[in-house]
Amino acid sequence: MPAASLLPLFGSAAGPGTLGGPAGSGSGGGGRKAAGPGAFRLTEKFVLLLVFSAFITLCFGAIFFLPDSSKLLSGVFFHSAALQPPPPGGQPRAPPQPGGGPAAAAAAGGPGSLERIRADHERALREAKETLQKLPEEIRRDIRQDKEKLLQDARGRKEAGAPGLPQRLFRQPVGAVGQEPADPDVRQRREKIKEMMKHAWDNYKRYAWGLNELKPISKQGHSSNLFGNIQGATIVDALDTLYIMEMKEEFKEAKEWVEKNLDFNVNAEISVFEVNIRFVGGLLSAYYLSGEEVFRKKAVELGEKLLPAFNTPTGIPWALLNIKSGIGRNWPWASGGSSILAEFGTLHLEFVHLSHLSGNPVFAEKVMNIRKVLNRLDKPEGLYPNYLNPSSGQWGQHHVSIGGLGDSFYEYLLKAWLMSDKTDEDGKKMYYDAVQAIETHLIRKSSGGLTYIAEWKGGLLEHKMGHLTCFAGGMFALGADGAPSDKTGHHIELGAEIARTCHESYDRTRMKLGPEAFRFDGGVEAIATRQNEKYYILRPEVIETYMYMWRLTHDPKYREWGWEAVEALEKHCRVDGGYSGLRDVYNNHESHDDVQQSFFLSETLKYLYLLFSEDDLLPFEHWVFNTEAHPLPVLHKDDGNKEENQK
Ligand code: DMJ
Repeated sequence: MPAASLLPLFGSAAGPGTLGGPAGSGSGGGGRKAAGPGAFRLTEKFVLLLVFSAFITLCFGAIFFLPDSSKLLSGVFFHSAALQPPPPGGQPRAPPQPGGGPAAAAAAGGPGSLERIRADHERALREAKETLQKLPEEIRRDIRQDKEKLLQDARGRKEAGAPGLPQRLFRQPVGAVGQEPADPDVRQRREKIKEMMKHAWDNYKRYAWGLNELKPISKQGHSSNLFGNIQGATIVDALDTLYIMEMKEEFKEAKEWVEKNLDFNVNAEISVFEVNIRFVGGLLSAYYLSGEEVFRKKAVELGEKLLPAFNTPTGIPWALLNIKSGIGRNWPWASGGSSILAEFGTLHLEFVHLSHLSGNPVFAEKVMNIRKVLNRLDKPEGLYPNYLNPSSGQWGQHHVSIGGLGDSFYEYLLKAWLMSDKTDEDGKKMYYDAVQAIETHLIRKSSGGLTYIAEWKGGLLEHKMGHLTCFAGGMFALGADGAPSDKTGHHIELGAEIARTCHESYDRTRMKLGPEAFRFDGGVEAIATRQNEKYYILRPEVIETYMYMWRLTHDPKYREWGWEAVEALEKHCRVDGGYSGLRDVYNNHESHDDVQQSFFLSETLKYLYLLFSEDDLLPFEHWVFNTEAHPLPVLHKDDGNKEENQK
């Protein structure tokens, strides 16, 4: 009851004037009137007043200081609905809906509210009593448990990630960070490579931030039609390099850009292969290194956008896809409307990880189907032609290459097996059978003793080797361990010979950087003879092979060759605004092509950094590199990954 209504009641009981009039107004000067029946003397009145005010104070104290007093006030003294502001427009507020729950009913002052408040208070009292009976140690343990539960709930909310993605407890794979190199000279060289990364990144940031690539001479953005109007290729491609080089500020700004700006809801025709290896691969690696949910979410979102590319009669994907309309097509120049082996064959690693991280098997199913189609086909001399028609399921032109158009298909067979913790027997067999056919039909030795991998055109050899083909040295060495036991040494040796040939292709130029393609005919060896094959666009493949050879043999010459490349890059490719490719590596003067390729940051500089790192950084037992040098963890079977491995 409101306190104000108690005062008149008291007044009437005591008689008018007893309290309301001035003290002693009728008794004169403090004299005491004779007490009649029903009348109080002044001291009695005073005592009564004291008792009553104590009672009032107690009541108010109870109302204001008991738990949930606000609810009591609003629910008991006032009608709660009356406290709510009127809805806009003065329309009556809707009554609480059925199913609004007991809390809603109590808040609305519904019939259950008083009972609830009473029950709440009783429970609180009971709990307080129980707590008081506990030993201090028990109380401390309870507090600890409560804290842990709160932390777990918070973590659970963070890990819940993107809506639709299953919760996932992030465990950073072994080797995401490594030790400093023990040798001071090696440490210094590694620092230099980090400085190169900083120069490339800072200039991209200054002149082309948010665009795909940098034009380091004209100091502006460069866009390539490979990514349609998806933006930020350099940022996504560089994320993991920034991470392993411990460039924390830069990684943070790149992550923030991805969070706020990386957008796949664009009307864009993209290259499925390029977007997969750079964007999906870059996001996956960034997730596995840092555990940041945004990367997992974006990778899966992009993977879903790529799925319509597989809507062909055979399931062999289109090369190009409009990610808004879902309409695909092939490169107009590709033989008979074919898809390209190195493109549809270079989705496997990323798509298996997309299934692993999303819990959606569709990604792995799509790439396993590619395997099935390939396994049903006859292969000329056991070789895989570069062109396959996605409608008829027939090979196009019989052109076989371990360089452009074919290269990373072979790489992904081996790495699929390694990434599956060596359970993907199918991938393994396809790889070693293919290498056998390559050795028989494509690998040759020049009269000067250089081993090279030629190209095969309908049974005729073209004695040319592309810069891209130089990755194969590292691949052969990486696969040596799984080769039949009598062939292990041979595969390492093959890797070493390819590394030597590719080093020669660098060494025989004026600028000590290798041409796009070099030949072994017309009296030359490891030299480009055609003007349109003399350029160098900051490609990584030769350095990639040095890195694998170093890790697998620890022969110091690979570090020396890698350092020669660093010096040449600094001398001829470094400019004020970043790093540029060269039009002719045989010329006396640099003619820059004015493009800083995103793979310079994701691959060339990363492989150089790894070449001068200890083997504990991204160790091969735990990581495989996608074809854009994005590290993906091995799905170890004893970590409960058996299913993904065998899909
Ligand atoms: C990269 O994008 C990848 O390595 C791809 O497999 C081939 N070409 C470039 C680098 O040269």
